[in-house]
Amino acid sequence: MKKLVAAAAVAALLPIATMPASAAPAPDGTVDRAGLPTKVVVRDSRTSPDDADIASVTLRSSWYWVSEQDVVVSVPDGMRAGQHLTVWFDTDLDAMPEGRYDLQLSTGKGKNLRLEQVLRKGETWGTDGARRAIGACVDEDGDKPVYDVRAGAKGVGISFDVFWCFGAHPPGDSPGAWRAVVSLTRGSHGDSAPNGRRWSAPLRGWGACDPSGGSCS
Ligand SMILES: [Ca+2]
Ligand SMILES: [Ca+2]
Repeated sequence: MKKLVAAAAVAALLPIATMPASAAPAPDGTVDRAGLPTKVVVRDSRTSPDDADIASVTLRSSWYWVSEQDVVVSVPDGMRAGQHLTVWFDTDLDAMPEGRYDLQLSTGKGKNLRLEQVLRKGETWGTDGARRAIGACVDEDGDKPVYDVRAGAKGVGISFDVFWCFGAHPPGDSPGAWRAVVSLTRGSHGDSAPNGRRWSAPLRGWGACDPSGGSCS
């Protein structure tokens, strides 16, 4: 089973190596980061097999100076053992990923699935980059990007400081910018959002000092 999943994961990677040019962003210097939204929702078609079908992905900036970006993946037919979820991150909008997050689900104790989480930094499409110790990417409470996943849960939320983990913190007061693409596979089944493995729309790394838009001073 493990072999099958690995093969599917490799197959899922291949099309990304030929990501269409239309996914390329505006040149880095022309992006108004402060003008970007703090939330982006990618709605995906429901045509993939039920056990690997993403309905939507919601990306959220953090607020204030606590940088912890969120990726919430909606999987209406339920999380289950054998699923492999991958999120690629572009933290400078140059179309190349700075890193990726991998989550492998297997049967665990009781209703909680067993989680195997891996972060890889500095990959280019089709390579594995360098494995990043997950301990370096826990939050101040020591929580990993995904805390737990119950069998049958309608999705999964991933939270960590994407900029810090991938060594690409924007300079000075810049709010930063990022975007992502999510892949879910199980055996030979698979889905990605956005469809066709294009990048999501970009959003800010973090927003104003509070969700109502208050200033930092
Ligand atoms: Ca889908
Ligand atoms: Ca990049």
